[in-house]
Amino acid sequence: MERTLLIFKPDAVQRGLVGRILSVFEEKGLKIVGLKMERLSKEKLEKHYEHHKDKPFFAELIGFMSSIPCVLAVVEGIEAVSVVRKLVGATNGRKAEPGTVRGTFSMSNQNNLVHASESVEIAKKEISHFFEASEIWEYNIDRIKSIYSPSEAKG
Ligand code: 3AN
Repeated sequence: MERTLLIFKPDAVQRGLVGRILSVFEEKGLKIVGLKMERLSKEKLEKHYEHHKDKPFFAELIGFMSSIPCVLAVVEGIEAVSVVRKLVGATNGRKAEPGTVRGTFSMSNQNNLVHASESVEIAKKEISHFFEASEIWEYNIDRIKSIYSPSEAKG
């Protein structure tokens, strides 16, 4: 099982799309193991987006992401990182595939509704950057038997 980080960005909160987008991942069969709302500090965001610090859009991105509280989630499932990235779609909402979250709801390169971790390694780092260990929940879901085959569910 993998875990990945989702950040429902200020545009998702402003547009009232958090529930609808979260349900995409929930209905796919991903298990929510962490969920909270937080106004992210500029410092925390600058670290999160460190790899973009020299990009022309960096300052605007940090301003946007810190403008109002975001909703943050950790979801779990087999190959969760790549499954979630595919569901989210390409960065630019105008170019994202129809049917993906961004392809369906976003018209922007920056205001693209949701952040999703890029790789398993990055997901681990991002989860510990935004969540305390005590905010991640271990519990069983009965529907796991319907979501996966018996051998997958064991594994
Ligand atoms: P993704 O979220 O698809 O992994 P990244 O990591 O390349 O995309 O970019 C992080 C965030 O920076 C994006 N989600 C988006 O909000 C913003 N961003 C990326 N490229 C641009 C751009 N060309 N102009 C404005 N904002 C951008």
